[in-house]
Amino acid sequence: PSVIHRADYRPPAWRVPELALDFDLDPAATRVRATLSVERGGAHGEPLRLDGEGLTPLAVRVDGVAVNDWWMEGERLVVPLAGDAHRVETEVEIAPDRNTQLMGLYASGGNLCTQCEAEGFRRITFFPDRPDVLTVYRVRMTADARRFPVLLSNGDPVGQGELPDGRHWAEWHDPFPKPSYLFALVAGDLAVNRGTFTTRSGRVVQLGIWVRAADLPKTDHALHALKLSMAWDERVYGREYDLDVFNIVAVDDFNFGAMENKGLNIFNSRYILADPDTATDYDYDAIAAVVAHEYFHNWSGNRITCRDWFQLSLKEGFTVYRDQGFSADQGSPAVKRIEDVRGLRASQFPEDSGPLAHPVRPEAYLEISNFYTATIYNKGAELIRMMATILGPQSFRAATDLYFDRFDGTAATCEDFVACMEEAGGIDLSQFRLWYSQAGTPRVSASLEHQAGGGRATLRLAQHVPPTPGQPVKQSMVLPLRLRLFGAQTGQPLTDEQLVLLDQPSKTIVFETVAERPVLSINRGFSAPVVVESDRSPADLAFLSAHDDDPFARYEAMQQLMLDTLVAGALGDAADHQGVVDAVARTLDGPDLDWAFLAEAVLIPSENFVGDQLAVVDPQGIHTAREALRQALGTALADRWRALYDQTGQGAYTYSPEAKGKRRLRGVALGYIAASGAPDAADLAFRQFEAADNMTDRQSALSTLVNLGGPACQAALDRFYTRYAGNALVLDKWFQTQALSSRDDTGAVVAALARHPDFTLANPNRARALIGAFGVNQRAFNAADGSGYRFLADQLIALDRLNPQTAAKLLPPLGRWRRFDAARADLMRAELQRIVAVPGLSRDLYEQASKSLE
Ligand code: B3K
Ligand code: ZN
Repeated sequence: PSVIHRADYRPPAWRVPELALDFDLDPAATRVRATLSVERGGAHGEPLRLDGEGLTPLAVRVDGVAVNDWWMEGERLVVPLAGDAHRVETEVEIAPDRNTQLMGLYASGGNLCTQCEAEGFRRITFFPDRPDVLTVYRVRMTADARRFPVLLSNGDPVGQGELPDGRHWAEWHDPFPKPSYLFALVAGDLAVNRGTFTTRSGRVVQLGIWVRAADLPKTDHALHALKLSMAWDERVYGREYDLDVFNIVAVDDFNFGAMENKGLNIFNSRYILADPDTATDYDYDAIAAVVAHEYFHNWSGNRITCRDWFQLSLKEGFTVYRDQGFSADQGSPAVKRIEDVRGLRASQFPEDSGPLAHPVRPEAYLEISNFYTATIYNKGAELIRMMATILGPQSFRAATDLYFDRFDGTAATCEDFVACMEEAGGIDLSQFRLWYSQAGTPRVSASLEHQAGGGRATLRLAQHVPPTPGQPVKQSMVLPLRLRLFGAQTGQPLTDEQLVLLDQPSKTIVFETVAERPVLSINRGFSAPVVVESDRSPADLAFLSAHDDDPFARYEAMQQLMLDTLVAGALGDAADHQGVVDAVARTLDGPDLDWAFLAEAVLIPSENFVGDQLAVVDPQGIHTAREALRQALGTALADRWRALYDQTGQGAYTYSPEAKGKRRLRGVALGYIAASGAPDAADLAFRQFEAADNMTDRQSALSTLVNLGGPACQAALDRFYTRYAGNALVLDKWFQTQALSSRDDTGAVVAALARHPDFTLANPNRARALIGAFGVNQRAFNAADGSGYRFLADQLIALDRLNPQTAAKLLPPLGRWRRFDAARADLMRAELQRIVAVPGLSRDLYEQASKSLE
């Protein structure tokens, strides 16, 4: 397979200002006729090269005349053209119902739909399938009227009609030039939840959420979130919607979350469908966030798109930053920030320190689908956040206005975005650009010294960026660190908050007249995506967890205190739990009672995160240490957990930040009651499971029971399964909860579930629920006998034959072998080698597995 390099970028040889597509839709055999108006891009003698994948040209016409001087270069169709502007027509036939990759035109639940990003359009028709070819689309679809009564595409509907033989047609026109990856069509038997939104300049937009009829009652939350998003983008970024219709379609078989096709977003149904009985509060939040994310792409992605796929973070990092801001504004900004940082640490930090580490703007790839990563998305969002922090809110808004204004209608680069930040902010971001080119999570060491007599405090900061594949030596980055000092005796702030830009290997900051011993609060709000190593004592961390005025910093201090305790325990040192117990007690007894914040603050770090701190991950040692701390907290604070559990019990279900916070804390309290070994824990959980009038409470009870095991666990699993038989999204939870279990027999349970009649690799949600969840269950997956590794490899090899993209996404746990002891490392490498050796392996899985071996 050949490597694509960023440095090789060349503008397209031919432009395609207009495209007419004519689909004769049928699941087994769909005819696609494409008419491209092409224009030579500058003076050159190149023929027209059109990407294709699995396509055979049935006819090629130039300016209305059939030609046969075309040829194939691999999968590409090459057509020699004499003049500078021509009309080129091609015809192909495709089979949506045999498309198990779910890229291009495919069938899901009896309907037809498309997924084109990044390179799926070439599986539909021959076309220059690259994001810098911007085209106005006209789409005509013909289909059986009974099977496919609804025919949707991008833009605005321009006509429809009946045909003989029970067929009908519809035509859509999208006036905005767009890249091929934003093309979409849907043909199906769908019901719609309609709404309207009036933009600030008075345009009335028809909104529609399209689902199968039975799911219609579960679409109100998504529709509401869409309206909130449209208003938010006007208010916060000055961005208005630009078409007369905006449609969203939910499908069950989808490779990721959702897709921002112009005017016709297509969603994984798990990010649309919600009612209290089937969706958790977490699901509700995720739905609003993804609806917002895809909607925001209309400007950051569609109106301004990417010049090439190396610029992917231009649209993804910025759009994640925007959706994070939206979600923060819907509830608690502090809790949202805590969640986002936890996610970054769980997915991006390990990526950045492992074999698949890559910069936010990569230099090379084999398969672009492998670069839809936490680094491109979430670290990319942190880069935007740092620039926003450095510029301040007003300059940042001026900079985004400039960016939207200057690059509207174009395919832009990350460099274009940064240049707008510089221009509007009046600053120099030369060194900051290293964030785009250097991989790896910077580490910052911070030590604070106080000369009691003179009242002077000296803060020494130093940075180090670890080596990553292909980048052995790193330059110093620009790290914006928000920091503040607090007095250890009085608990009062000793300084204002300041923003320190650490842009040298090290830096010393002197604070004069510091009367009492200061305690350092640093990287407040997680202002830079770095690891901070400080010499703060457990007492100082406990102090900050109680007194810091930045809620994120309070959370962070508690996490660090817990983490230090867990690491000590995992290393076999006599673990002193008392410091954590006291700090948690103080937090629970504290005056500021935001339920959701409390729930976050008292939750101990995951086994994976503890593992990330160790030179060699000891899965069993970590598990034992973590269970011991959970038990200590559960036992020592038993009365408080009981009291909280009762206090957070509620009457009938309501959906509000307050009610959600209570449910979250109740789940945490139940977990600690179970961890304490209380004899009635299983009864309590089972009662909650039975009495619950919402999925959040039912799910938290089920998780607790699954970890406890025993007859109540089995009863709950059976009842859950029976109650939700036929509801695929809820059955995913049934599989996932068991795959995440902390019990000793989880490996065997998961292997058995893979043979369950409801398990299938053909549905990505189901595959992720079992295989994906198992891969992040650190102890079960890393069973010393290698059974977890073998199981994952077997599943990935099978999945690769159906759906390479989804298989490749699930591989990374096997690539963590450097983090483990020699015996486990050998077992993991053996599985990676077995994968790489599979004949006919996809480019997707090959790239991930071979890089993981290096
Ligand atoms: N842009 C899509 C992701 C496409 C992934 C293709 N492998 C969804 C999103 O980020 O909004
Ligand atoms: Zn996106």
